[in-house]
Amino acid sequence: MKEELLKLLRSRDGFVSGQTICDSLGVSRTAVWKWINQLKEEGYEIEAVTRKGYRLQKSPNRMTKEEVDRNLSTRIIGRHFIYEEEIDSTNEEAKRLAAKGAPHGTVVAADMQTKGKGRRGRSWSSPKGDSIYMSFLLRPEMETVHASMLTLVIALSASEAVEEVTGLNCKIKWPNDLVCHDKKICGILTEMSAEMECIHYVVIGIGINVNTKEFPEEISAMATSLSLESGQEINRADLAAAVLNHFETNYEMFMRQSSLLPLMEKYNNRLINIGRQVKILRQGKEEIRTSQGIDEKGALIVTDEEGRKEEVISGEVSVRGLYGYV
Ligand code: BTX
Repeated sequence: MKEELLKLLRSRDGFVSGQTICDSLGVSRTAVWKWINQLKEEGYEIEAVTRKGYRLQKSPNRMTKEEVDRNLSTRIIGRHFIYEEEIDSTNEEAKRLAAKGAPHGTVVAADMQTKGKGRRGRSWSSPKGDSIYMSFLLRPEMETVHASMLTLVIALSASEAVEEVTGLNCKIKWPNDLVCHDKKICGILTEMSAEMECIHYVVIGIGINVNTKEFPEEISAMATSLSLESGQEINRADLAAAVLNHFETNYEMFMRQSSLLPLMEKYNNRLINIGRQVKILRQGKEEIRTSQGIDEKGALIVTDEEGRKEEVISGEVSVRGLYGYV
């Protein structure tokens, strides 16, 4: 009902009379008044004038379903959208929902996380009110070995979305960090529940620093936010919807062939590592190589001083002279 009321208010530039709302939604004046108050509590600025009705003046910068829906053009991804004010971790919540049978394409978003997770047991700083914390629940029909490529599909999609919404040049640090002006603005964590060859589900969590003004000291040298880099306040729901829209398009292209081939060029064009020296950490050893871009399986192709090629499949890769967070 709240969603319909918002739609109605948005459909007019001026006032919508109380009577029109009652007639359109089939509810009483008291119910309308109650819903309007609830919207105000959620941060919507609504002007109420006797004999004229209600006028929506400003929407809050939040990632609720109603706000994200405004710009969502997907068929499946994010059509089942859950928003929480506070959660331990959107990845954990997506896994709990998966266990209860939530459908493919479910998206869980939160305004803050109390136990935001990074990779390999690290944590993700997730303060309230200014960023995007969001997890996708996917039930792809593919071999388990291909699932890690989904992380790259999300990285590409988020990079395209950031560029579309903010105009910032947003690069990818293989396999899945996003970087703006050489600092980290986004991290991605992929988790999977599988058995032998069969995937039960994949949960991909993405954290984007959107309007963060300050970071904890230990990450302040390497982290940045979109608003710090662009000098403007970014609408989180617009950005979240853009991530979902780009992801659905890229996901469908990827799934048709279970290969990154159709996305490889786009991905490599955004890859910050390309042509640069990278430090590869493997089994406690450091090796310096030059990065050439990804192949259709998502591996990073690197060359040594003699030009010999090799594939890096996993493990951590840091870009020399960029930042030292690995
Ligand atoms: P990662 O292991 O690559 O990055 C974690 C490291 O990044 C930390 O150890 C810290 O140094 C740094 N860091 C922590 N918080 C931030 C931040 N806000 N901005 C920049 N750098 C930071 C990356 O792991 C995966 C992160 C995924 C986060 C999403 S949020 C939604 C979902 N739910 C959840 O619990 N995790 C994912």
